[in-house]
This record gives sequence, structure tokens and C-alpha cells, in this order.
Amino acid sequence: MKLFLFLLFVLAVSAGNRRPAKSRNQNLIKRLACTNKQFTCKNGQCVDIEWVCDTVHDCDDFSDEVNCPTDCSHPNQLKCANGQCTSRDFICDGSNDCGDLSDEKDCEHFACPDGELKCSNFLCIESYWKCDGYNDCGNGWDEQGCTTTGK
Ligand SMILES: [Ca+2]
Ligand SMILES: [Ca+2]
Repeated sequence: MKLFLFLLFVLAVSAGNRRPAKSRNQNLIKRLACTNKQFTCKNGQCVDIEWVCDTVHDCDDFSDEVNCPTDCSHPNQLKCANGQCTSRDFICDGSNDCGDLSDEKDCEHFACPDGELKCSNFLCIESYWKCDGYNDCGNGWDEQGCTTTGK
């Protein structure tokens, strides 16, 4: 059983190297104590502090989205033009999360968060995704001019 849990942890860590899908399967990453960059869910799970109140359920018990402002005023939230709230993480990520594309407009002026790179098509990607063998920008920009062909 312990070996199984360890394998799960290894899998979770290696899977965590890429941006998880919108559903963010975080339930595999369980630690004894959360770091100061993490939020402790009611059930003891640890999730990224920036995922609190970002409209996505990251804790299995949904405790990261409890008692959040409904007017999108939380720092982790973005207010769409249609009034809907979405996650700040989803600004200029290439997918229409607001439903009205307001999270994907003016991306040429959007400064990507620390640790991210801006592709030539203005998408923000994790900086370590450059030259990793995957076309993360969608137009191949992050895999151009690489000395190795990646994994
Ligand atoms: Ca969340
Ligand atoms: Ca988006």
C-alpha cells in the first residue's frame, strides 16, 4: 500500500510538470503540511494559494471556493465583460473561459505572470515549456531555435 501511494505521488509530481487540465487533478498531491504558498483545504489537501476563490474547484471538498466574493473582486478572480467570474490564470491562455472571449482580448498588452513567456501569438506559457519538445504556443514559437529537439 505504501509503495502504491509512493508511485501515485511520483506520478502526480511528474504529471504536475505540465499545466494541468482545467479540472486540475490535484487530489493526488497530498502532503502532511501545506507550504506558505499553499492553501489548506478543509479535508487537509494542499492546493496553490492562487487557486483559492478562482472559480475552479481544486479541493475535493470545494473548500477553496467557499465564502468567496460573488462580484469577482477577489485577487485571483477576473471579471469577464459578461459579468461572469473566471480565474486570473485563464487570462490569455488561448481558451475562451469567459464565453465572450473577454479573457482573451488585448493579450498583446498583457504582461505574462512571473515565470511565464509570451509566445509570438501573445499566449502565455510556462517558461520551462520553451524547447521541451511540445508545441505549447500552438504556432511552434516555443520550439523554434532550440539546439536540441527536446524529449
Ligand atoms: Ca480554486
Ligand atoms: Ca482564457
